[in-house]
Amino acid sequence: MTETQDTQTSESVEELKSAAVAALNSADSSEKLEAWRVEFMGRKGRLTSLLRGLGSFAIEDRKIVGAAANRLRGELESLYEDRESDSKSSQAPVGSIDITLPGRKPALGGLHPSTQMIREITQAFNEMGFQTIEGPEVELEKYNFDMLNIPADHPARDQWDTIWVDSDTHDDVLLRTHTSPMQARVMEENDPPIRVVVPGKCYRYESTDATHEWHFNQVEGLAVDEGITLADLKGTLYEFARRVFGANRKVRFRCDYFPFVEPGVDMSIDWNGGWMEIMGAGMVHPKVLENAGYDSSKYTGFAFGMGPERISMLRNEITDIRHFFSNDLRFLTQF
Ligand code: YSA
Repeated sequence: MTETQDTQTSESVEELKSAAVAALNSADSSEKLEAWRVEFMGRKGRLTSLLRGLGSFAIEDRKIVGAAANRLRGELESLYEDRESDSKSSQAPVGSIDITLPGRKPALGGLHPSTQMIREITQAFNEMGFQTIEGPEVELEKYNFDMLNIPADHPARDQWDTIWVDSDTHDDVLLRTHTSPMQARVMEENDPPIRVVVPGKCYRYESTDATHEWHFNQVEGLAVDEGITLADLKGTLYEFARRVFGANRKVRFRCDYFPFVEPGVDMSIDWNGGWMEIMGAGMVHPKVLENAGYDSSKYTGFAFGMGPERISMLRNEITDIRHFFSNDLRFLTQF
């Protein structure tokens, strides 16, 4: 290589290098990076032109300049790739996830323990052929009491301490004291055969203690058809208890009084050496069937109303029903 040619070509590669590095450093957007790539590395770019021009060099000069130009190409390609990946990671929108932060478990909500219990209870009955329906929490006196064979002067009304709703136009509106009014509503609207369960909130004007809340849930059950007997009621409720409490838990049936059944029973489960009552039940009273327009000489039925919070207490060893509605996360997050 002549001394002049050597100096010229070496300078050309060096000049190209400093021009390319300076331009790359100032390319501060993806558009500018692409323009840089086209200008220096593209098919008609400056480096390619330099390499193409090698043919005019003497053979020994061509080797030296060619090697320098190819080295430069490698360096520029690697610089370009680094800049391109930096540019991609800095394009994440403001406020997006910072993937460099350590992962944190998202706070997930869950179903309230009463809801979980209600779903388990209704599912047990669904599997036995009962359909789930719901009804109003603000109810008429007629459905809560009268149609259930509890007239205005009946002492049994005291059993359900009632929260009445103030109204300028009505004096017969209340917060339902039990889910039993749905028996009357279902029978009013449907002909037998009927098999339903009705979960929902109830309200009573009563003081609270470990097993009593002033608002709580019940799950009502009603089956009406020809030929239904007390044996069907007991069989259904034993099967329910087996599904929810297991085969070995002790169950107690006792006679009980409700104006809308004849005969009436209550069902309790063994609890801390004693018994906890979980439901009232019985054979639907003929008057209740007749109030709904049914022929009581043709149809019979059984009904029950149970407290899911009390059932959850038995299942989960909860000692006080007031935990359910005190909104304490230390309690709620255990479910
Ligand atoms: C009876 C006969 C039928 O053919 C149909 C339904 C019934 C049940 C009736 N309607 C009733 O309300 N009976 S009850 O007052 O004894 O309540 C039934 C269940 O609701 C109780 O066994 C209990 O599990 C729950 N319960 C009642 N008062 C409660 C309560 N749970 C929490 N707090 C209260 N204050």
